[in-house]
Amino acid sequence: MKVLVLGGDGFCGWPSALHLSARGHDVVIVDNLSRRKIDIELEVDSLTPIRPMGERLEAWKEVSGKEIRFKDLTIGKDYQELVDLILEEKPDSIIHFAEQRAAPYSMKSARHKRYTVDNNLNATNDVLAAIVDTGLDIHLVHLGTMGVYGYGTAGMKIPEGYLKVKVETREGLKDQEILYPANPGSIYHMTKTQDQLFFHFYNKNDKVKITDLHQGIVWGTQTEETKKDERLINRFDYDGDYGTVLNRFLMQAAIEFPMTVHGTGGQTRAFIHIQDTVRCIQLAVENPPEHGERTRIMNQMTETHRVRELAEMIANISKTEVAYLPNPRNEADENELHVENDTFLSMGLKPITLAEGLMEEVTEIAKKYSDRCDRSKVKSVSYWNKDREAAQSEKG
Ligand code: NAD
Ligand code: USQ
Repeated sequence: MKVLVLGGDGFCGWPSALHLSARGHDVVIVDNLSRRKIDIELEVDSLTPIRPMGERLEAWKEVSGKEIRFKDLTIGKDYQELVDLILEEKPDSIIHFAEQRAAPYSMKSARHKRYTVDNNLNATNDVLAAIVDTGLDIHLVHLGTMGVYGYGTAGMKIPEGYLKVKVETREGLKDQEILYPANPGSIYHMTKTQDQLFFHFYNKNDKVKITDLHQGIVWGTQTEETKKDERLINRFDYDGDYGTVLNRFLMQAAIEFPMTVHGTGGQTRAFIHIQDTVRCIQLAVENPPEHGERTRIMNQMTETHRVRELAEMIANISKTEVAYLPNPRNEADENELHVENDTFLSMGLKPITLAEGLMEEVTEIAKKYSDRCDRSKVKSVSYWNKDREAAQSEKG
């Protein structure tokens, strides 16, 4: 298949592009390198030494004999260039990773809120409008988030996108299926809930084939392909804005920095290893919905954990302390989370679990590159509101 990977220079996009290329798909990466520019803005860098795009692609050609092409475009702005690219390449699928994905970054200031909304909503609408504009039968695979559901469900298992409800009618109670009610916890997560409405509309109105993957927090760094050569290494974010919780704790353990648990650490979240992410992307691309099928939503996660349990687990192996900090975010201190993820399992996904000792591999990476870590960038410095910022400064 021919596949356009929008956001293919990022943490999930790069290993996905390599994985698809390794399996014989013809891949074109589209990215405006905005994530690398945000690193400059935040004065941080990936813990792993990621190489410039040209060098990454050259290395992949050397290692695999396969060619991946690259186009520098801003999705959501360079509309005509996107249409021209789609008409030229005629892809079977477009995978859409090209959004600003950090919740703390999206909450830093009014400017960051506005950028996240502008970037993410225009990107999603432009891709959909361009697919319709070109008249081609293209399957859009989007990376969404578990965060669209909110995280507390009173013991119920979160379904894959749609909720069965009973409604009162004149003829009595009737069954209906609705999009699961959106309950975002940050401006970033809110853009993902809005994306869902774009999908619903374009699918209903234009019959665009769409798979929306509601992904949990990704951990790990390397995949089968990125391990093949150091020049292919994946990025590893550890800073307070972009670093996600498990990778942050593993890196903190590697540099003996007390693990930064927010609040009581009773937050339960869904997780998936990066190797499973790329496998799920492959399964989604290779199994498009039927023409006329409603937007297919799958929960892309493999296990759930409480934040404090993760910290305690790592403390036991590493002897690093756990620091319970005032929570900069406005979120429930404690929640239960049960999730349906049957679709990917039925397609053959064999999940990698934390228990398999893979954490060691990540710790090794974190140790190997620990001299690249800037300790001043580890703390979370983005607050959900002024009260939370004031509480933090009172604590010193
Ligand atoms: P990332 O920031 O590492 O990668 C996103 C890539 O998209 C970057 O290379 C960036 O330069 C590019 N990009 C952003 N806006 C663009 C635009 N308008 N035009 C062109 N390129 C643009 O993020 P990631 O961790 O790889 O996440 C990818 C997707 O997966 C996101 O949509 C995110 O919401 C979703 N997701 C990520 C996680 C996670 O834990 N990392 C979990 C669930 C869902
Ligand atoms: N947390 C800590 N300490 C830290 C960092 C985070 O306790 O040092 C806590 C947070 O307060 C939160 C939880 O850990 O309760 C998860 O935070 P996170 O930064 O790992 O994840 P999140 O902000 O939810 O975002 C990440 C990705 C995002 C994706 C989302 C999937 O950045 O792109 O959409 O995970 S999900 O969480 O399932 O919505």
